[in-house]
Amino acid sequence: MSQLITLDEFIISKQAEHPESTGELNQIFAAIKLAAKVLNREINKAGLVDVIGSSGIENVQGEQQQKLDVFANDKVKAALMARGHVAGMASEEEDSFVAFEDPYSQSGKYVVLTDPLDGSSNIDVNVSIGTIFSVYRRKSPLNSPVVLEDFLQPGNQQVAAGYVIFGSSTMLVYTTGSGVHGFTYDPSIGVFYLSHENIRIPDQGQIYSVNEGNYLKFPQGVKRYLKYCQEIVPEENRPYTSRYIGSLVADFHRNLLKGGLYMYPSYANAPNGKLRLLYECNPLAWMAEQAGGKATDGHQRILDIEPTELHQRVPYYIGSHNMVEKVESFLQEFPGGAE
Ligand code: AHM
Ligand code: MG
Repeated sequence: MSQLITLDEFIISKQAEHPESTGELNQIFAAIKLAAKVLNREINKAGLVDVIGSSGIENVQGEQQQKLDVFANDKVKAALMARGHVAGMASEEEDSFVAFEDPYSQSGKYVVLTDPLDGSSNIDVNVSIGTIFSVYRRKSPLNSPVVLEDFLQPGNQQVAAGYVIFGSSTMLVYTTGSGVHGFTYDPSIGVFYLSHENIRIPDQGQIYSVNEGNYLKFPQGVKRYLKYCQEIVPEENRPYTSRYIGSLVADFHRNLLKGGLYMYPSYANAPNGKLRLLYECNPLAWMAEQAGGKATDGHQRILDIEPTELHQRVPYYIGSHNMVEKVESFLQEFPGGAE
């Protein structure tokens, strides 16, 4: 086997290609890596200690927070605060953004947006979950508290994005705009090793991922597209295969490696779907594009959407390039909403 490369070594080697880089992003990765290790430890013993189940608290979006949601949020926040370079954070689990108060953090150039534990309904049943992160340069002046404007930036302004997936193994996958790279965690020594360099998503896949229980509430274009996926056309490898874990990170990760399309469309009563633009959609959209795929709200590029609020939701179609284009063509041809 060829020599193993650690995440740190890989980042340093990439940095050497960009001598102008100050290494601050490396510190942010160090913080995320630390949070990932702590979460990995807790998630792995979830059945043994009192971390599963609801915390009894609702988040600002009216969803029940799981104990591990709250734990993950605290760990990510603490790790980011401790390293400096990050002046504030916004999280799916916080009502508003958090401005770090100490002068060292306030001198930081960056803000981080995160879904600290995505797929939380899967925690109690031992199914893959993940942590999603997204890094931006702040807009406000250095050495002052961050402001809302620092967080309401379109996804095309991201400087780093990625996720940690806690699955059959734990992986950290990220982009800084030079491809998408994946690292697998070796828990026996606490190190992430490069396992998936420069991931490319196939232009065409055979997997579609959607909560089909919502079928009757979907827009006409999505209904027609789903019937298209199910048609028997062997020369086009249809019918496609349906795979839906219900953890965005896990569904995205599988489709990234194998090719496929993940959808969370608008539906009756939820014109913007369920997923959050800033914490979930933007980071994965940039990763999809960096891997050769595509991400849209059915009509426009996710990364070009100007956010107007922190917890904004957006319909989401992400994955293999040709599959996203196909579903968009159905949405255009059959523009009606749910009946
Ligand atoms: P969460 O961030 O509260 O866990 O919600 C997001 C999750 C995604 O991971 C997943 O794809 C989707 O919600 C599943 O929703 P549904 O149960 O409606 O299919
Ligand atoms: Mg989520």
